[in-house]
Amino acid sequence: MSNDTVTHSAARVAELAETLDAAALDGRTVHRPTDTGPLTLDEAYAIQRAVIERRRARGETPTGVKMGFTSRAKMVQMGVDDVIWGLLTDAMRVEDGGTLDLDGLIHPRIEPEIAFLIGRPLSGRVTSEEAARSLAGIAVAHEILDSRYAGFRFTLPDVVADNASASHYACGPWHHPDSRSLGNVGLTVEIDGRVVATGSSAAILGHPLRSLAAAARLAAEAGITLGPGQIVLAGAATAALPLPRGAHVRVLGAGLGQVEVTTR
Ligand code: OOG
Ligand code: MG
Repeated sequence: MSNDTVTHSAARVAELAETLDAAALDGRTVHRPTDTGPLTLDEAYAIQRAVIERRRARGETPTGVKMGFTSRAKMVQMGVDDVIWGLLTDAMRVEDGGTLDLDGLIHPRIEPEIAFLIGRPLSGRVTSEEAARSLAGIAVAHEILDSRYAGFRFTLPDVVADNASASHYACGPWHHPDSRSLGNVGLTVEIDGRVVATGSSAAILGHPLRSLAAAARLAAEAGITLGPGQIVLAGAATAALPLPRGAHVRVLGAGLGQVEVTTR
């Protein structure tokens, strides 16, 4: 690449990061970057990091990462076929039992997930078993998505740039990591006491620990380490569901308890 191309790319990354960050702050949709020109995955991840830098500048603290498109159900729902990640901050966290105000969100969706709590530094090419040894805890979790693109429609670089549609998340109580098998945990989503989706942790790359190993690989590629206290959301086990106002939403994981959030 010539220096001119590099400069052009850096300017576009900064501009798109500002646009996407403002869209999330204002709760409005913006054009997909790929509607106006090509965008590489490397550029898309640079935009994602720049969005998080802007959040850090406002006082937010990184809390971990979220894996995306780790299940067939999600790949089919969104029409993409590659595992990606997004970056989480403390401002996205909702306490278990807490209330989430949907004002300022565009078209929120809820996903049932498994969350991992890192106990020992994790980065690099590791097996699922090695990844498991880094863990301090596992929990059932909600991920609340909100795409900054109309109709939740995007190509892979677009959604990477938009921080993998990250909006909010809530984790249930942490369980000791080797006290149970994670390969086939039944997950149920209830809205106002009615079961609206069921799935299995087996839907997450065949085993959610594979998603943790994928997070370790992506961390190494990004030149970072997932450190103690950080969390990794393994990815949804079912398609995402529209999240209504005034709803009591509960995700239950067999043997992992539950996590609940009320919306308004
Ligand atoms: C992107 C985020 C996907 C998951 O769990 O697969 C994701 C989206 O579907 O908008 O979080
Ligand atoms: Mg998710």
